[in-house]
Amino acid sequence: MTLSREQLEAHWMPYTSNRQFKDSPRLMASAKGAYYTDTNGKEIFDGLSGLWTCGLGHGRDEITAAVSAQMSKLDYSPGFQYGHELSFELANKVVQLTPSKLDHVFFTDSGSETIDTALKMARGYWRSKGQPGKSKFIGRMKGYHGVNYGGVGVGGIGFNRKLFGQSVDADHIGDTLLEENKFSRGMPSVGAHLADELEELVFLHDASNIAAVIVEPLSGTAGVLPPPVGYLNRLRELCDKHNLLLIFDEVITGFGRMGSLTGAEEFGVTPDIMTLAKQITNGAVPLGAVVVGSEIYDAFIDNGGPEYMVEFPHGYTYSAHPVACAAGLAALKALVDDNLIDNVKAMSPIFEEVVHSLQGSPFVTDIRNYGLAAGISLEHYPGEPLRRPFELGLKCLEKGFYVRWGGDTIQLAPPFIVNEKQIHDLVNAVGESLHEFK
Ligand code: PXG
Ligand code: PLP
Repeated sequence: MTLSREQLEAHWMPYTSNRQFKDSPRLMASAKGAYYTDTNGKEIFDGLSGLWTCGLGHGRDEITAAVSAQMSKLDYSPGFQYGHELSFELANKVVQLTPSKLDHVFFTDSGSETIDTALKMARGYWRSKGQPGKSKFIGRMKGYHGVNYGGVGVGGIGFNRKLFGQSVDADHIGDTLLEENKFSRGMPSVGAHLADELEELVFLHDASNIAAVIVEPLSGTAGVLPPPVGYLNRLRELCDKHNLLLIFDEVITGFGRMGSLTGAEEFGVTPDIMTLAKQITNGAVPLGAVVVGSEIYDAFIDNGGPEYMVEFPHGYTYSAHPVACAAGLAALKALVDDNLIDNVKAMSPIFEEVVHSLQGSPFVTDIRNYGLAAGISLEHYPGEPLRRPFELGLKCLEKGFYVRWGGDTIQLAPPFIVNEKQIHDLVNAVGESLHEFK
């Protein structure tokens, strides 16, 4: 099937330069393992695991089988006031794989819904404790927390906010990029002190007005910003000191990419609320999850009123969709059974070494990495910060490599099944493309 330009107009594509795309479409036709095949029959290496979703590789037979069987058995079940067994099984699995003290799981259908759910939980928690004034959120500059109104409000990427006006009441601490940390490998050694900006905002707004602090343990969308050594510990200390909830948005860092089950585990800091999505089903079916401790869950349950009353007036038509739960159970089983996190750990030092070999290539101004994630910052065209990454992405595609461009960076996040040769080939494609710029 060849789509006419007119047919392409009907779909208003998400986070896409629609005019450019529709002039020269990039259409995937199939995928297996670490490769896509496009509609021209060209094989393309998946250098971002879909959109940070498909760490196990594409076309996993066990996920396909679980999803197909579930479709035939129970395609939909009302999520409000009725249930099905798989959601409880999956919730227990998620509890088992996330840090202890995070014991209750609320299902959503995406990262964005997960964030908005977590923010509502945080405010509701404080109201149930008789402290309704605690409603402001503290996010971080360059943070990405999805595109729903709450997530945009706490997010710190101006481009995502400026068209839409004010949403939730939020302030932001600074990002963790420091000049002296350029080309750091893994966690930058300097920067724990940046967490102290939280104390300044507490001084400004007062803790009695603040519900929660939300950060990605490692900022993904902003171009892979690993936390400086000691930074997350310091945020945790300050949240404890000032009685603020700490939310880790682990939509990208959850389930393997950092070389551990979660960023919390990898960086040794446990939040009060964790948000998960993407890798939970290996991207095969939309699903997100908010994980909280008993303190928060019980606050709602204990204040629920008569037993027939709903304790948390929140939920989506597709929350805990049976097909999504089937995909989640199969994906998490494969992640564990195939020891894929061990492969992330084994490949990470090689990935680090090879990615950092791009230092000194034309237009490369910084490189950051952790686990199987790397961000490469590029020198701007005068007044056009977004153009070079876009052009670089297209050059890589010509060579058969899909990489993500966003802001003034290129992001790489190969699947957990990646091997050494594929890492070299991916980074070589980026290097060669950089040299093609005049
Ligand atoms: N929080 C974080 C930390 C994310 O990375 C979301 C929330 C929102 O999830 P949904 O499922 O609503 O998209 C995300 C999503 C990229 C890229 O290239 C990143 C995301 C999505 C698409 C592309 O960095 N992150
Ligand atoms: N809008 C209308 C009119 C609805 O009836 C519903 C759900 O019943 C929604 C929005 C929310 O949809 P979802 O539950 O899929 O988020």
